[in-house]
Amino acid sequence: PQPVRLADYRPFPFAIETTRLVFDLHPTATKVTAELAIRRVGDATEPLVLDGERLKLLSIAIDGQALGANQFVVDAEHLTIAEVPDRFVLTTEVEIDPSSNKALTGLYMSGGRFCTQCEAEGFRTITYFPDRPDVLSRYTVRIEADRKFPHLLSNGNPGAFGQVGETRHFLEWTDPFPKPCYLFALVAGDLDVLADKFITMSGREVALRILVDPGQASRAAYALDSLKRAMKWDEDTFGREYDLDLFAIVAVRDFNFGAMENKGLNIFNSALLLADPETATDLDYERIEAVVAHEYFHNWTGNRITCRDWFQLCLKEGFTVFRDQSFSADQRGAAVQRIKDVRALRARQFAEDAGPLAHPVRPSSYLKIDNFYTATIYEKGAEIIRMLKTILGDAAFRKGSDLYFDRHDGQATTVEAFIACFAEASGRDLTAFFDWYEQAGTPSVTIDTDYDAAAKALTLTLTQSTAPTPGQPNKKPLPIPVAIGLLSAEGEVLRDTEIVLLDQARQTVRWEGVTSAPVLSALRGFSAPVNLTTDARASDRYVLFAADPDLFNRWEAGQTLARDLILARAAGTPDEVGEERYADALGRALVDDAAEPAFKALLLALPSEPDLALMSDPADPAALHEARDTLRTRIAVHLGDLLRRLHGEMQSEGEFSASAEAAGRRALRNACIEILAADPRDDNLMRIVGHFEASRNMTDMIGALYPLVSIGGVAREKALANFHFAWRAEPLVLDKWFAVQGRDPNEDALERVIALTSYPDFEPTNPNRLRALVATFANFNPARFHDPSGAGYRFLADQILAVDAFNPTTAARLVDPLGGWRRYKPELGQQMREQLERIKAHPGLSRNVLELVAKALD
Ligand code: BAL
Ligand code: ZN
Repeated sequence: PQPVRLADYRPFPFAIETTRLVFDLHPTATKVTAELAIRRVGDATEPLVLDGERLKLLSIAIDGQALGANQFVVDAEHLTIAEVPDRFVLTTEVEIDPSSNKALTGLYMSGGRFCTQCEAEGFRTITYFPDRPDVLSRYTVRIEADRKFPHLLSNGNPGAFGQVGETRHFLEWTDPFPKPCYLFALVAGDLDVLADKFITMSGREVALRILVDPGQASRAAYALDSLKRAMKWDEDTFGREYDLDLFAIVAVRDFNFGAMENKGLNIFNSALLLADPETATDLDYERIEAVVAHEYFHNWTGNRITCRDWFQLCLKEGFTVFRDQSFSADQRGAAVQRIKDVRALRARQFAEDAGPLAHPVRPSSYLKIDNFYTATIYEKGAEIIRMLKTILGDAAFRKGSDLYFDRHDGQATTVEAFIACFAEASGRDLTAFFDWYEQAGTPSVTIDTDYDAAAKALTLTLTQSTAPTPGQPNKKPLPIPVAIGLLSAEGEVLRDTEIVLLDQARQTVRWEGVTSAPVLSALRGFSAPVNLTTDARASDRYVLFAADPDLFNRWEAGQTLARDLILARAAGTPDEVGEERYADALGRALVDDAAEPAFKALLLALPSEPDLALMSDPADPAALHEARDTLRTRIAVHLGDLLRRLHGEMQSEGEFSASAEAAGRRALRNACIEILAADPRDDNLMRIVGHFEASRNMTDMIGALYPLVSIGGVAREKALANFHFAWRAEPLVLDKWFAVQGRDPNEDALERVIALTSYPDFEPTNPNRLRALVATFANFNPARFHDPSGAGYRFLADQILAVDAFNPTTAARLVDPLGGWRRYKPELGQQMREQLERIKAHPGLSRNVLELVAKALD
């Protein structure tokens, strides 16, 4: 297959001024009639070429005249009409079968309901259309269905409705805003509604509706509350007001994405919408708040202003992730939020950037755009916006975003146009900054310090370099904002945070008036997505761990100390004295009354095994697992009394609260037992079992379930059986049951995971269930996935091939754990490679999986 290239972009030679769609819904044979008012805008010789796949064409007419068979050509991907007038109405009628659509793109059935997912290229499986983001059209939609599908929903505002014969009914929708077809949505089915309203800053009333499975409306309350907070926040922070009379969200169980920002009708994976204390964890609440906000924020960054082509995906995704991260920081506390965001960035994006799938935030070619909904586009895309704001300052950043919204409203535009607004608003030359979009790879930054005590001056030498990535052997220096402050050896502030803009390969900075030998606190708040190395000694890190006023760097110091100790032990050179010293320092941090419980919980979490693997060359997952567990056990023994005391103190007796403060207490309590499980002496075991049995919310229950599973034996069996019995009828909770077993660190975990795929509750056609078991195992259980026999790799390859037969988008997302094969010790890497070869040779492999496997092997 030929790749699509950014350099080949050409505007579509026709405008689709209006689009009228008529859906005659039937589960197995839905008829879609499309009336497109088309005007030529390009060269008179250009044929009309529309996208269309898996469509049965029933009729085709121009201005009401049926076309003869020799007037058009239909192949597997296109409808081509060689000669068309300059202005005309094209009417096509097609038939599709939603019930057999397990790819979950286009129109499909989930839980007996019709729903759609069109981004990126699903609309072409609904009707013939220019399925590209730069063709904006005004839509009217008529939905007709059996009355057993009572709710008929599409984008925009509802209009005429009525009965059709005895058993059917219809409803019309009009969306006044021109939109690309990837934002089209339709839902039909039996749903319960949670209703509310929002008064916008100009005083307009917007009806809010969340539609969910019958009986589930109360579980949408937190999503609704998050939505209202997000709407207000976007008005206050970016001056953005909602534009339609209705904003609706529908929850569906079978969904490839987390959620989708269709204009006025968001469709959500139910896992990211439904929550109550009994069935959802605090992490679920946090994600629901973030994703509801994210999809809502897309109304401006994505919908009102969309992407010219899919290479510009970060234009909407990077900016929108930055917006949702900023919202979450305001809702839940900036430092804790930043630590969580950076943890996710490193785990997903840094890993991607260090492997064969490394790509720029704005890539220049792809085989399947579905594969580019990556951590790089989303999370690194957000980091770029964050750096832009750091470099320009808050006021100029807001001026730039205001200009962008004014200038490009109603357009499909580019990253260049976006950056140009900030350059113009700030008067800065952002040419070099643009390289962040085009250069893949995580820069390595080093900082060396030289303190002249006599002159009371500190010289900082900063360097940067970026290792080659596929297709990019030579890298340029990038403009990197490095936030730096200084502490004294006693932990007092010597110098407040200053931004040093590192934009050369090597730069020196001299600071006068540094009154004593300083401890460097660099890259505060993780001011740029880079790997930092400094000449700091362990003693400097202990100063930061105890006293850095920048909480991100305080946490980072603890992580770096723990990481170095684990890596030393995994390499066969354990530092037992260092381990005791670390445990002591951690103990002191945990009794600091000024620190919030949520922050302490983050201090207690050791670097994850996948993160440690990324830091080792080559990675030996078994050795890393052993070494990490040893440090965990040492902390459990050394700080046992303190952890047990904290576990008791953090218990709340009152009503459940979803507040960040209450969630922080639960997080710390769970972090304590997670560590104590490494020392499963009787009183610790009884404490964890007691926690599990007494838990009245899912956060507490899951908090104890994983430690019990990790202890293994009877504790594991009993807890899993009880949990399953209690929650067997709740799909979202059952997903957690599978996920916990995916992370089971015991030696028999692989066997058990394989056995679970034959379990009646394992539904591979449901992406949530599949990911809960298979992706959790492959991504988060390295010690068992990298079984020396290679059985873990064979298992994953089998799953990828099985899923690829019906859902290529989801299958492709499972490839990643095999993709990093070069980073593992050769006896493992070789076996990973063999499975990639096996997948690649499989007949009928999708383009989605082929692209990723071929790149991984390249
Ligand atoms: N646009 C796809 C889902 C999301 O990023 O919001
Ligand atoms: Zn998004």
